[in-house]
Amino acid sequence: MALDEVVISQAIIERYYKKLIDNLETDVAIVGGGPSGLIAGYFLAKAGKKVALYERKLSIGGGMWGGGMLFNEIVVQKSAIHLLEEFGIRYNHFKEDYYTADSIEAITSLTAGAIRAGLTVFNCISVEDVMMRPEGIMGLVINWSPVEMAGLHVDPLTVRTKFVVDATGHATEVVKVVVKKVPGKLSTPSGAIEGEKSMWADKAENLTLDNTQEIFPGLYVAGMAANATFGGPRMGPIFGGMLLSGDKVAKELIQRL
Ligand code: 48F
Repeated sequence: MALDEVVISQAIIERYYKKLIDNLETDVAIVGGGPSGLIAGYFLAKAGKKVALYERKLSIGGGMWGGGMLFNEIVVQKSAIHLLEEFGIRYNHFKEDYYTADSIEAITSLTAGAIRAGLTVFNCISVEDVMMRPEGIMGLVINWSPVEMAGLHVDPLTVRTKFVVDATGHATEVVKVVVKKVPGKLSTPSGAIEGEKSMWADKAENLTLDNTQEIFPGLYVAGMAANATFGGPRMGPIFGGMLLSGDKVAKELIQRL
């Protein structure tokens, strides 16, 4: 049978449309497809929660692809090795507490694992705002990234969710929107974004976990966004904190849902 281009188009449109419609209301919406967002999505989906992840770029993976300075290896400390094992990611012992993994294997395995567990990923979509009510955040305002990049005046669409996770890394984009629209209301010491501090890997890795929490009703921060919001330092290409942060936010949300 000859292949029909229109059937190919029909298949893609119908399947994508179903994905979009099915995710207009979710338990959790994750913003950012880096390691923390993917791990959070994996564990939430595995627990049977309805969870969608929005990623601005065409490719999922955030800052993990490039390892350190494009040397595509990541370092993971012992306390997070069980999370690599959960996804079948191979690793090598380097010395003492330090292990390494191929960054490409890590990010592709996290992505495949999360999607197979039930996470729905929407790539090339940017979150530009939140849906807000007096009781807190109720959803996300989304648009195509190419629309955002071209600066086109195109109104967005909105999805409803019980909880949002800002896993946008250094940029803390969802938190920034909240601060702009409702100043002074974050649960940080100043009520605003404290701002990321300079490199201090040891301190940063522990703080990432402490800082993974609800920052505003309905909004959690995870991964590097948690440290940037609470004024923690950056840590560079060591990823245990990112993985553990995603696991922590998923556990907390599973309890609350
Ligand atoms: O930066 P990123 O990988 O976040 P993470 O999970 O991990 C941080 C590490 O990669 C590294 C580090 C620790 O070793 O410091 O940087 O905290 O991924 C964040 C993702 O969010 C996307 C962005 O494209 C990236 O892939 N993103 C940012 N803003 C938006 C967004 C937005 N408004 N809408 C959708 N996606």
